[in-house]
Amino acid sequence: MSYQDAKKRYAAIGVDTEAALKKLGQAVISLHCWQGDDVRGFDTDPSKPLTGGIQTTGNYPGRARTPEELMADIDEVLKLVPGRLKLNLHASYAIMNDENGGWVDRDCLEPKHFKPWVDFCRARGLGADFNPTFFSHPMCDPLTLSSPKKETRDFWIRHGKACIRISEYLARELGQPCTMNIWTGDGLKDIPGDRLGPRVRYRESIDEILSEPYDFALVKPCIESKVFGIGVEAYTVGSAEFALSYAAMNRDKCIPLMDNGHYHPTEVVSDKIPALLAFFPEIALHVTRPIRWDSDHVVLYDDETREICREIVRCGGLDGRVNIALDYFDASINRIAAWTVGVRNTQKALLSALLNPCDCFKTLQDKGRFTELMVRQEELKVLPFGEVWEEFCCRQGKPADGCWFEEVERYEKEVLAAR
Ligand code: RNT
Ligand code: ZN
Repeated sequence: MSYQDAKKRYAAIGVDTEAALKKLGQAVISLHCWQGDDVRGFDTDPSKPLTGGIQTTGNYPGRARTPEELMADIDEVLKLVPGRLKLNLHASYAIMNDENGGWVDRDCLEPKHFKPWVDFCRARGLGADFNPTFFSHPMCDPLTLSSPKKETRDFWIRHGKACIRISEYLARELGQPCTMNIWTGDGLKDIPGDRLGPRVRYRESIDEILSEPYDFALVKPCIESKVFGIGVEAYTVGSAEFALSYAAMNRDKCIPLMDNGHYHPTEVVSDKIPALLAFFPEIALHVTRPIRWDSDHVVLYDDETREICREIVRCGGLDGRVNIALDYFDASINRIAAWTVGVRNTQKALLSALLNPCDCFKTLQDKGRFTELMVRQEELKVLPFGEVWEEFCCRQGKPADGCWFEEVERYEKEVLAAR
């Protein structure tokens, strides 16, 4: 079967593969820098464990330890993935050296600490997204924005405001809007004595951060919820209701962010996407793979990833309504391959969504023809999708499936093994 044959098969059910390929070529996925170094960043002691309820497991050799190594690894990924990317940075990836004044704490970060990243992105035509880093730092007491201690809250509020200024700088320099995601691991290991207090303090702290002036067309602050984290099993301050309510009450200032690892195991983000889009002009996603919990495994081409992408596509998410970012960190396998597989799988899932006869399915549903709806959806699953995917890779000048893993092995042998 060739692409031309596949094109005919899809045309027979009313799907234009050329239009799908074009649309996929424009879809932007935000690549998380933190897969390359197990979420360590450069501003704290790498021998200390991560805090804030997130964890990486595994010690596969070759973790990036410096900005140069991380940039080289990202370049390697860029060779292996088709489509448009942005780079998603965390504040902990600030580059502080003698030329720009040396080390400063997170509350004193400035745009200049991200200039090397701007240069990196600009040279590769990438936009950037940003995240304040409210974890893995001595000022986590262990709470941050919801701490009962004013000194702690104030430190992290200053950090949040600094990050707004940095996000606006990234957006202006790179000519693309920058999402700035607020997530804290604030929570408690065991039954709280007060659930309301921390949430009110968290709300007030976010209010203060967002009082920093910014252009909402350029900087899109996001509020990310979570159900629980390791070490904070009993209570999460930024729960789903908290984060969604904050975003709903402050629609002129921020947007909600859903991470599909952050809900109870039978809840699905695919169904939440249209629910939120009925109210919010724009939303953001962290696409990941939970296994029994928020385990942040590499994104697969699995049912829920496909369903998430179906909802993105048919709700008009690719026309600026859904900001797609990846969020996983597997330290037990080759990190370049982990990154690459997850990006390619997300693109595959988007392509498979773009190859749905959406209007036909909608009509069948609206006319109550549910038998046929089921039959047609099932038949779609075995249409020659692989040929269209291969055509996409080929037109983008990137390796098809089966043709890139050898390059990862070469890089591992020549570059990663020497670290
Ligand atoms: C943690 C959240 C958060 C982080 C990144 C590193 O549970 O998903 O988005 O993974 O900020
Ligand atoms: Zn996330």
